Amino acid sequence: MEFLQSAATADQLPASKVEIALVGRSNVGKSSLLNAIANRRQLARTSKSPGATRLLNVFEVGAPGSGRFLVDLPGYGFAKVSKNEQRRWQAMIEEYLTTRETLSCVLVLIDGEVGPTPLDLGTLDWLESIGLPYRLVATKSDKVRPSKSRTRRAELVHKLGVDKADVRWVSAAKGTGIAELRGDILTLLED
Ligand SMILES: Nc1nc2c(ncn2[C@@H]2O[C@H](COP(=O)(O)OP(=O)(O)OP(=O)(O)O)[C@@H](O)[C@H]2O)c(=O)[nH]1
Ligand SMILES: [Mg+2]
Repeated sequence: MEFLQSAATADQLPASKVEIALVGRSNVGKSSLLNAIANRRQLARTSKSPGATRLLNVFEVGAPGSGRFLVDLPGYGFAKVSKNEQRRWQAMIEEYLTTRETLSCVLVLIDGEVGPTPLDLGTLDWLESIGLPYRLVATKSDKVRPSKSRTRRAELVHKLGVDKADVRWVSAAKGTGIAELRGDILTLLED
């Protein structure tokens, strides 16, 4: 996987055959997950403080020219960014998600330690309303103590109103679930 381009608007993006995007609140671990999937340390910029990703960042999966993209997006719900900038990011993300014709599916990341926030649930409702297919990924599984893991997983699927099997648990830090998710992504990018 290689970095291809950043863009501030969807119409500046290069043409793709098929693509998948990473969606989720700021700091949930989107860019870290992209790096883990690529098995590269800082292919996408990550940071302790929210707001590390500020543009639509396009990565090409497989051979150069494959036209199969993985897109890293800015996060939502980052209170420390000015209201104006939040609105601008929101508009950029929404424009991208509603107009990108080759976007076949998004991965919605939920913090496995924190669980789904009202903003996460609102995002899922919105994705359903525009008919964009999504897959659920719970991040930072290493932060959940093994003794709490069962309860936490049950709580998460309950709050999301989905089946247990519909959520992939991953840890970018420890590599847990990464091979499986990479497989999912490659399959999604085949159609
Ligand atoms: N323990 C643990 N920390 C993680 C994991 N994934 C990401 N983090 C940490 O979470 C913080 C945010 O990670 P990013 O990947 O930058 O998050 P992001 O969703 O891209 O954030 P924005 O670009 O601001 O939207 C960083 O400090 C990461 O090191 C994980 O699997 N385990
Ligand atoms: Mg990021």
